[in-house]
Amino acid sequence: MRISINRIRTLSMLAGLLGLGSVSAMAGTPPPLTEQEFETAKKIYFERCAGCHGVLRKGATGKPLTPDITQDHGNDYLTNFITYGSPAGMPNWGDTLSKDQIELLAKYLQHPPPFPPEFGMKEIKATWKVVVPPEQRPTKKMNKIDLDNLFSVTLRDNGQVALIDGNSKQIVGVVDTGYAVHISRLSSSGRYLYVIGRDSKINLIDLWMETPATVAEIKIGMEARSVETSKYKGWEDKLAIAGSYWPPHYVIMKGDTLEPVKIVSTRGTTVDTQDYHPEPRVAAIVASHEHPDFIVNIKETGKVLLVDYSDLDNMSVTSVDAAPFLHDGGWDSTKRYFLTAANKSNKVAVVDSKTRKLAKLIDVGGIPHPGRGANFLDPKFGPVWATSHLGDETIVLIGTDPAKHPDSAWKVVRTLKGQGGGSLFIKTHPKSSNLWVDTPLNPDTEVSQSIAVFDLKNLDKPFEVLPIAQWADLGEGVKRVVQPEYNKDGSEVWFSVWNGKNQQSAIVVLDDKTRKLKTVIKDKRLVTPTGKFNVLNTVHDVY
Ligand code: DHE
Repeated sequence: MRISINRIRTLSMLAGLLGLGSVSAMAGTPPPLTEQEFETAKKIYFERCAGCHGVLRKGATGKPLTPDITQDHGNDYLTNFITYGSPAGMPNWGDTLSKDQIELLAKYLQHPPPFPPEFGMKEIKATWKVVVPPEQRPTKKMNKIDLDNLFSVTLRDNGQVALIDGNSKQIVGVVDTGYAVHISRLSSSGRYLYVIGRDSKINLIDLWMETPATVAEIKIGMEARSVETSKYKGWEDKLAIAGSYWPPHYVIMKGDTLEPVKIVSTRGTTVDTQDYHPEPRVAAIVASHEHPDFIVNIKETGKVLLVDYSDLDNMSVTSVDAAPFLHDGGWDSTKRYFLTAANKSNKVAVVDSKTRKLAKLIDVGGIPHPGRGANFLDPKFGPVWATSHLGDETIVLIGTDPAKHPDSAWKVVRTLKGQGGGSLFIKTHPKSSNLWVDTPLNPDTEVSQSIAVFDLKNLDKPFEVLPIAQWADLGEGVKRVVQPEYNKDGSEVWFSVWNGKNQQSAIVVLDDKTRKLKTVIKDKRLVTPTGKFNVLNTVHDVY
């Protein structure tokens, strides 16, 4: 059935009146759009903008875009802002979208946001498929791939992952996955690879098969970003969890079939004003090593949930008040403390997974965005975890050892200056003395196409800049250099050179010790590579 725009708008007004928040203030008259234009713009918004600004446009990593605000800005302002972006982290969409698409989007943003439908157990179950049941799967590894050194590489705009052998640098398989595929995670044993798309589709890939392939799939909502698996002793490979942006909920599944077992809504009140929020999206999820817990970031409410999965019928959830808007994060080197960015509060929250309590909320720079962060030994302050920022050029080092370095623990002990804002990921390896900091969203192409590397043995030394995109030698395109990832023994570091869908992209591999180019992986199947997940490092949370 086709729902008319008027009906969508009536529904969304109704939702607003019911306190569901689709219309945050009385809107005036938006610029006219045909039904077709509205649908086209809605699709562009969903694909490109909803991740940062929210389905209901209430704002999170990006600013709120409700009609009371957007109508004041008007067409010209919105068109310019979308086209050129801002150094504070808004990408310059003029590089990706056409002029017509941007103008359409600017008009659409002045209309009340449509309220998407729910997606419950009935809809989820209807998407669930076991392609190869567990009893028909291999009982031992059937291929000769060095699985520890396999990389699952996101091919974002193709909705696929490439499986690349870290030794030969050959693509050993390309698997179709969800739309605008986002991250890969591994089961505790390293056998199963879980890939989630922005459309909430999860592919469960069995790496033991002769040719690794999807053995089960499911869609747990309409928009999602995170997936994780149980890692506590006795629970290895047993359960999986995925969190969705819409509807705002998390779903616990059986690890080997993805059969959905439990859905939990995340709607509720925020930690600061304690107002009801209709769209608290699920951001990063990590699996605890201290208890049978999934640790789940709820973005808009600013709460970190420790979901005990040992008894799903009598499930206990510890809710830790942190700060909005929670996004990504990772473990300290002991894997007891989870450090996570509350990116619009400019804070990092530290959750003690053992006591299930907040250890500290720490003020950092503008919009921290660590990925999973980087752990290393500061020559003066001992073990630290570091994050870079979307909103400024700093990299902050936070002391993580309350037992032996109590004076430094949970404090910013050092602030380094990198190339600029627009950083998304930072990486090192226990065997490395390099700290790699990307800046793919910096508006200056020289900065977005290169990488900064710091010497961990001498943090006062200026960083070196390596022109990764230039080394890839790809010709035309935006060529953003994104997400450093190590191979299994920490001797190589891999970077994606992320170009447009119809342009050539590549993966650049450096020798970590010498910082010299080792090889460039080019292949016509490598369309828009972004995240890369080395099996061994992902299983053991090495970063
Ligand atoms: Fe991501 C991780 C959300 C845009 C590449 N991204 C994450 C996580 C979240 C998230 C919640 C943590 C997952 C976890 O650990 O369980 N990402 C979002 C967004 O909401 C956002 C800002 C906008 C959107 O519309 O999706 C967004 N992300 C991007 C990109 O544009 C990136 C750069 C390219 C791409 O592939 O889409 C991108 N995000 C990544 C990567 C990770 C990630 C590579 C995992 C990093 C890691 O090392 O674990």
